[in-house]
Amino acid sequence: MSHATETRDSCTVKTTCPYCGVGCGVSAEIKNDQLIAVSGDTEHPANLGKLCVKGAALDQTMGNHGRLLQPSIEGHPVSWDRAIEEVACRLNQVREKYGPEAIAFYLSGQLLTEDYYVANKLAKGFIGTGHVDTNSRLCMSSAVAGYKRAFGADAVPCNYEDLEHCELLVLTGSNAAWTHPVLYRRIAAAKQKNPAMRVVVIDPRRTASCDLADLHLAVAPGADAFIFNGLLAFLDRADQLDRHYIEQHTEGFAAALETASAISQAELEQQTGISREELATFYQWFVETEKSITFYSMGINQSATGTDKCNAIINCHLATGRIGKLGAGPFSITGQPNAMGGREVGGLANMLAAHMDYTTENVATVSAFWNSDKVSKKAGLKAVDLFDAVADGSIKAIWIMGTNPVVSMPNADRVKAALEHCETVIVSDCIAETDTTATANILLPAAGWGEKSGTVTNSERRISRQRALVSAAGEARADWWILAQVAKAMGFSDGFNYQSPRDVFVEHAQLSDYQNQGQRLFNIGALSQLSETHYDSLQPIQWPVTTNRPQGTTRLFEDGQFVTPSGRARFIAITPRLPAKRKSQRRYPLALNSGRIRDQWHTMTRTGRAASLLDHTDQPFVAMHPDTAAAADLQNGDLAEVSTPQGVIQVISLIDLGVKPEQLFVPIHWSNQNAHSARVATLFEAIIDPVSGQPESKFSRAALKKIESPCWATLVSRTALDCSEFINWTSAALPRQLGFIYQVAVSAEFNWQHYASKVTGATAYAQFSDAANFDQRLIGYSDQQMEIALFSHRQKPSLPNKAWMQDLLNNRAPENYWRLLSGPDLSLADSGGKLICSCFKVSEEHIISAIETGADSTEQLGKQLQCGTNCGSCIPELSSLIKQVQTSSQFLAKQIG
Ligand SMILES: Nc1nc2c(c(=O)[nH]1)N[C@H]1C(S)=C(S)[C@@H](COP(=O)(O)OP(=O)(O)OC[C@H]3O[C@@H](n4cnc5c(=O)[nH]c(N)nc54)[C@H](O)[C@@H]3O)O[C@H]1N2
Ligand SMILES: Nc1nc2c(c(=O)[nH]1)N[C@H]1C(S)=C(S)[C@@H](COP(=O)(O)OP(=O)(O)OC[C@H]3O[C@@H](n4cnc5c(=O)[nH]c(N)nc54)[C@H](O)[C@@H]3O)O[C@H]1N2
Ligand code: SF4
Ligand SMILES: [Mo]
Repeated sequence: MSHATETRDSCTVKTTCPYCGVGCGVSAEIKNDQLIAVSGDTEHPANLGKLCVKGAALDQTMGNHGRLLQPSIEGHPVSWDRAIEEVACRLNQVREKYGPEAIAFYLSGQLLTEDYYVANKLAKGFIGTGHVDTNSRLCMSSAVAGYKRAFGADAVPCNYEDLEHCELLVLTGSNAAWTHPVLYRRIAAAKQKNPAMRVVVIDPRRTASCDLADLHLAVAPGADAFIFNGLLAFLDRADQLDRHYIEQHTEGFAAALETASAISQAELEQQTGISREELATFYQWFVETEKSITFYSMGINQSATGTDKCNAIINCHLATGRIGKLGAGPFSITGQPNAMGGREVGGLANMLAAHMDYTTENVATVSAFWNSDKVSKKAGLKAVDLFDAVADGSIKAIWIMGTNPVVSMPNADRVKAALEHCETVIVSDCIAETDTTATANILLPAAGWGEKSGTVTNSERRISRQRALVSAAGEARADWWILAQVAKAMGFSDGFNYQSPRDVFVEHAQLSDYQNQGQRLFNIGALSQLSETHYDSLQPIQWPVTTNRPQGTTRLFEDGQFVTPSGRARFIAITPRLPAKRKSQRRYPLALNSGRIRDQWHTMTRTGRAASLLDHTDQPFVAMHPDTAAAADLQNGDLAEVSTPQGVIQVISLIDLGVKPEQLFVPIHWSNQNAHSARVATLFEAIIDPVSGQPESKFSRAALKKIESPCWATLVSRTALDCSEFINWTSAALPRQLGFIYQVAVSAEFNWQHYASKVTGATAYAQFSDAANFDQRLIGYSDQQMEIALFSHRQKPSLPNKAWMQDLLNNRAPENYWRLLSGPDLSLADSGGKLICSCFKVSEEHIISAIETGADSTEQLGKQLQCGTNCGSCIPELSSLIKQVQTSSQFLAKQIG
């Protein structure tokens, strides 16, 4: 199997998707230095040819527009030589004046392993600061801490094939249908093949992932540890423990069982909000099913007690010996494409390198290997504390790479202020304008996906190659290269003479094996001699990869041997705690939850560039139960203010029966670049887990209020617009970089003609207005082209649909502009509505009418409309629409009639 095939003017290169931790293989078709098309790599074991919507739209995210193309210092473009010299000089000055600990690095699970390794080596090994943390702190750190407490190592026992073999899959705190879609489809296929397989979803919300659920436990926010403690006690009462496994391979069982048994059934029901019957069903299924996997993600990790929750889960697997066996285990699913790689190089502040903690011995080992006497001797600050140290001035220089903390850190406004006041903020990013690049003193253009080369490790420990496909935009360079240049300019020449990512990788592999007598599970020593050619053609492989296991290791702990001093796995006695309700329940009566939507990735710097990925959801929203909405006098589509003691945002209300009364859900994706006020992380207090340092991002007390919006408008413009006079706005790029589309709320008096003449190059106008409805329509144009088109109305539904708006700027004949002011021809148009299937552009409206006329399964819908037949990301929504329509009163009435 080769990674590249060439024809005369085009070639296909195999690489890996840069989004989620599934780590799908991608076949990329390149022509004339451009990415023409992507498809799933049929030979990659993670996805076997499938891609989800985000992966399938990768080609749309390429191109130079919006990219950071040149280094700059204090806003002035400079050469690379100058930028490198400045970074090196500033870091050396801070080190000399204040000591190495005045320097911090804040990295990302989206860097390649090679980038991450060089950053960690420079910071911890040569500058001598332990302050190297990463956005994985907000993501995986509780899972890491849970594994380390239980197994003595940060090691994921299971693999994806186990998911196909398990007969009970417990998805807890995961909306995999949207966040790990290809894996979810794999699970769906396995369930279809094996009708005995059962799926339990534990989530306060009824999510798209509940489509597969035989049982959904709508747990009270933060109460998971109660459920799993309850399960442990139940296993004991039902005499279903694997006593042999417990005796042979574990320690600490008695104490864990004792704390788990301390809670009464009544209290269990009260704390979890789950009925006795539902709990009993789940517990009974777990008892009955040897092949059980608990699959967990952010609903577990992002909590002030996340590590305890992880261990409460692991306890149940140890107690039944369901670990290290086919189809069984506690399976933490990683979010980012290379969260695992970061963990491997030691890119968390409490790790040194290559799965080594900070001990005197390890510092000596690493010092010898790196040939440096400057290696930091103690763990550094974790993300929340690290930004606090930036705020209080003890950190003078911070280098942020591959992450957007002004959007993603809890208490995000405080992080923003801290960076604005910091003496030296260096930001390496691919994108010119982000909320974080806005705070930078020095900007370094990073090569992005498709331009850089290296490795990533997915959720099942599988290392895959990401390969360069096209030339880097402008002067962008790979992060490892930038780091190595700075290291050399700082005077650390010897350690950083890398010529290629392969040089970095083999050194990383050597370190993993160096003085490793089996006490460190992470060992890829067998890859430490790879030649350039072998590295280039490296096939996906799961670590450990050692001389004993040159083909890698699919499953860990099969022999019941762990990496604790005793070789036994540890039970941890867990006393569950609910999230602290520190603030007034009267002022903030609601529980706020946050997370992801199907088609966007994080702060949208990449997925926001693909117009098709905005067809499913194009505005930031707050989802709520109809009762919660009614209590605040809100209707679907109204503008709402969500406030917490920490901050305030304004977003669109979305009625969602899957959200329980008195709870709210807000997506994490929008930033100040594309929305008026939607950074949800500003609402969360930085309450951290004492073991892992991971902040609570799934719970805050909150209040909800309606914002009056007298008038709504939708605009398209060739150029980006000044939005400062609007009550609220969301912007997005139009397809093919035609311009921008805005959805705004304004006061009734807003003078659009005045506005348009101020902000655009229009010299002539076609206009219509009806004052009674605040109905104003305007097309502004110049000699060359239409510059702006806008429609405003008191009633939002009276505005033209987005698909029609998106196309307006393509109209070139001014004589038609008057006609266009009357809006889309409704007799012809699909009124648009939400696009459910992005691959075949099938709207909710079409799907509903197909169901009403008899399509009663997702297969039927697929046959009729094609929806769901490509990437399958929308299948959960298709089945939910089928259920919704079939239970609607009109439908039933029609059936009966
Ligand atoms: N489309 C898309 N996919 C992504 C990403 C993305 O940005 N967009 N990001 C990637 C990354 S980095 C990550 S970390 C993963 C995250 O993947 P997930 O963890 O699946 O995603 P989230 O939406 O953050 O949260 C999952 C669920 O946790 C639930 N939850 C909240 N509180 C609780 C609780 O107390 N208990 C339980 N049991 N559940 C709770 C939420 O309601 C939510 O449905 O996604 C990855 N995949
Ligand atoms: N309230 C709340 N907050 C959350 C979460 C939540 O669920 N709720 N989830 C948390 C989680 S799990 C995560 S992972 C974080 C994610 O949050 P962030 O990491 O802040 O979000 P991203 O948008 O992924 O930021 C990545 C940045 O790196 C840039 N970039 C992309 N590729 C490269 C590259 O190769 N090199 C360099 N130098 N830059 C690159 C992108 O343009 C982008 O600006 O958010 C966390 N914050
Ligand atoms: S599931 Fe989607 S986002 Fe995740 S790696 Fe695969 S294609 Fe990329
Ligand atoms: Mo994440």
